[in-house]
Amino acid sequence: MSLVLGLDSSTQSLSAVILDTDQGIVVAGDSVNFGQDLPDYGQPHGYDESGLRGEIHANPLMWVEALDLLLGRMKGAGVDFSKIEAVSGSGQQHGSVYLRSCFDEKLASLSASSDLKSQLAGCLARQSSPIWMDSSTSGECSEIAAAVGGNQIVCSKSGSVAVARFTGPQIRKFFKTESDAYAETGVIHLVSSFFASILAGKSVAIDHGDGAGMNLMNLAEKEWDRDLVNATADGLLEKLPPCALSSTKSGPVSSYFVEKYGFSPICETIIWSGDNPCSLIGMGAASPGKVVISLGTSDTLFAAMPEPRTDPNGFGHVFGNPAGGYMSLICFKNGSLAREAVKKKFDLDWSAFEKEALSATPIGNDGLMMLPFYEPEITPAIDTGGPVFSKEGDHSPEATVRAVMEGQFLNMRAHSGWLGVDPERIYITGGASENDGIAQMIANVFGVPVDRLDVPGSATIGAAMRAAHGTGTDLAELESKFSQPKEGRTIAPEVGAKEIYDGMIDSFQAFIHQQ
Ligand code: ADP
Ligand code: XUL
Repeated sequence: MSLVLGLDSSTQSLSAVILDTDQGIVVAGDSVNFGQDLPDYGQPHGYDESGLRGEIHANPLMWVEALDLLLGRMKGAGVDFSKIEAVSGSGQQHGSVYLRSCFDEKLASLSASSDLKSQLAGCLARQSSPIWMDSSTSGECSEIAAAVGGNQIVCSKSGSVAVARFTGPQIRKFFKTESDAYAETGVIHLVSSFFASILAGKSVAIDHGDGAGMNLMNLAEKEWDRDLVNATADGLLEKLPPCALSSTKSGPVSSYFVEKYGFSPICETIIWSGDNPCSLIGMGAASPGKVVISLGTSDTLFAAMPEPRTDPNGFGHVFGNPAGGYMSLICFKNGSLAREAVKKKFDLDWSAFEKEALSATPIGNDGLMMLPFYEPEITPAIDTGGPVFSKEGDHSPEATVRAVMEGQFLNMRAHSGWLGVDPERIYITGGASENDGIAQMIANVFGVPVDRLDVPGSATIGAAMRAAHGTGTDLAELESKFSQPKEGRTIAPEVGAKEIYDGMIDSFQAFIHQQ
């Protein structure tokens, strides 16, 4: 038996899965929901909802407390951590944690008789962490782009134009607005490398997958880009951990976890990656050929790439593929955020959302289109101040549900053409992928069958697979065991649907451009 642990710190929860890689089975799993399980932080969806001007931060101590809560809960339920051979993880991308120089020392001397939160609180140079939903740094993006000679150069160096939620512009804002706290910062971690450091008991590297989401890493050299770093903030290079291959081992797990939760002192830690790169692995899409849509808080569309190709509109991104090479990623912020807003408005449950609404309305919604941008959207970069309909009036709950979904997936189709990939199948994952209505909508809009994986939580599974891969297990063997489509759950496109959407795509694009 060969057991590995994968952890996943996403926007709303921290999850764990244990895989038996010999038998190809999931042995255990659990999840802590930040809002429900840690209500004292007042962040019901995993972030502070009172931020102004697009600022969205989360409390890093909530993440840290969640780790103790999750492992304690699993141990209490009988999980024997002493058998785990390796651990790795996945983090929501772009979010950053600002730590004093004492962080490394503190990690090396954590006491198992106390908890992580009380011991690490004093290490924070900034009490909150900007996360991927933050859209408050457009000024900083322009400044960084201007300093290096334009956004084309930022894009060719880092794989993306300067992007508000990316870590570099966020660091620049902190440097400008809280210069004293910036000066006190010894190291800046991503959510992924922060957790990886806690597990390893020392500050560890940022992997090429998540590092590419910072506007700071040179994609070709896979090192920090001096021009981008210098354009971002003074003295930044000394505050960044090194960049490293995603399969890098970071030594045995910290004694804190050995003493408190019974991990083996020789359990190996592998550095973490971002949630989208981990999902690419979990979905069995590490080699080019599969297109994956992840339906989480945001929706993302990604695929492995043999060579980096960039989005001419500047909305899409290129990241490092944890298995080597590159991956594309397009993020649609108004994913579950928009679906939940409609569900809440009409007081629906998910099954009403999926069944009644779609069966009561025709494909194409009698010409009613919607731009489902409840929050400022990332792809395309537009702030419509809320959803916009193509026709005025009070729309029924059924027509609104269809409109939000058709709007989301027409928008996805319209903005993924630059990948130059004509998918033959689409693989879906994430919280909303269980919803058959949403799966059917994707099959219809793209005109191809849609599959789901046999195991839930592709980022968490991908993190566990990376732990096994980092300690020598062949990735293709892991994929054959854990990344197989669920039998009998393929959703085929309805006859004639794609043709209706083919006819709508130009008017949908024109509708966006009118805003
Ligand atoms: P994240 O990783 O961003 O935290 P998840 O992948 O865990 O997100 O997905 C969480 C989201 O999934 C929730 O916001 C919820 O809106 C959505 N969700 C959960 N179940 C369903 C369902 N049956 N139908 C549609 N959406 C769902
Ligand atoms: C990707 C992005 C989100 C986050 C949170 O660029 O911003 O997908 O990784 O899931």
